[in-house]
Amino acid sequence: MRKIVALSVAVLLVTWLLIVGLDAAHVMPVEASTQAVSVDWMWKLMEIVMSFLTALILVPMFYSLVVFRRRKGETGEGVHVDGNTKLELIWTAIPLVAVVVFAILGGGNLADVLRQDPNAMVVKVTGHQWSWKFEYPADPETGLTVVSDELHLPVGQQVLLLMTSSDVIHSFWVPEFRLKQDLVPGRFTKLTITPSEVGNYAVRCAELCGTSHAYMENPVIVSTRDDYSAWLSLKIQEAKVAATDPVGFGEILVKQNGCVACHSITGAAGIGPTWLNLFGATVKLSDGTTVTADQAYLTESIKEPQAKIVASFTTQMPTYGFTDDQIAALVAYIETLK
Ligand code: HEC
Ligand SMILES: [Cu+2]
Repeated sequence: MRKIVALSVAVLLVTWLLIVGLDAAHVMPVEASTQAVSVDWMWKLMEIVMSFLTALILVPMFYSLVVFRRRKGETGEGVHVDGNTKLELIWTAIPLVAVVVFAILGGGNLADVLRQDPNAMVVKVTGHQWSWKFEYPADPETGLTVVSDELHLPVGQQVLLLMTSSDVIHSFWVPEFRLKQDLVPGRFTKLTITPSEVGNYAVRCAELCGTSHAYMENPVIVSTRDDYSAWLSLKIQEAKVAATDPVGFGEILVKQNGCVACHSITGAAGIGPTWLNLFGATVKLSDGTTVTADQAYLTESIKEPQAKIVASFTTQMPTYGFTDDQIAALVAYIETLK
């Protein structure tokens, strides 16, 4: 009986140490959405149960190793023990109940996290190799839509992300929001998030999607409603400029689509050729021929990136679904880079 009491105390002590240790390790980043609160509550519960189970296995194991070790001069066999119905019933029933309870709690938790607010703001998310694109609701006055490679969200307002991919499967993951959802080409998936903490975060792709998967990370900015509105009106202003000035529009498209991740405008080397002094230059192609970088060539390079490959570069340029206007604007912008 004394041994059982000592063991139980040791198990509880180790459980407590494990919980304190895990908390001190700060395995979770800040809780930045209301959904994160539900997820973390469940996680905490799991952490307690897992710590207890770990202690329940490790403590008696080390205890037995020490207390029941073979002593000097002992040569006999150990006691032969054959089954214990009572013990087996207990260790079947308790985990069964635990699993059922967790399933019920988990179901409730999932319902909480997926609950959709009818007034949610809808943002369209497109993943492509290897960046993110966010399309905001159209401006009611001008009808212009804002597209950005940054996700800006007002705090306290639920957002419904309507997500798809233009190439392979990607996965939307902002650790501070705790939620993760795949983006699948040819269909739309949804994710609801209610940001609760102003701050700068990042969306990471959580599905291996090609050579630059590791760099598929874009900013997520949660700001006050006022700051968000200010940012949005600035973007709408930019979109108005875009509608009248092709070069400006081209520059905006370049920013929105993250072209500069591969192409420098300074002459610096990158995954793709620099755009500095590109227009009018003679470009060597991988098949040994040369071509002049005129409007037709640049247009083709953007429309069908695989048609002609620049010598000493690989076929990493993604295909975008640009309209002719957009491509003309991009080419007009590249023309100005001298
Ligand atoms: C993932 C990297 C990557 C991204 C992002 C990217 N490109 Fe490229 N791009 C390349 C590579 C690599 C080449 C050279 C191989 C080839 O010709 O396809 C290239 C070639 C080009 C060329 C021909 C350049 C030359 O020197 O002949 C143009 C024009 C171009 N890209 C435009 C764009 C535009 C516009 C965007 C953004 C909408 C963009 N690229 C985004 C990698 C990229
Ligand atoms: Cu990806």
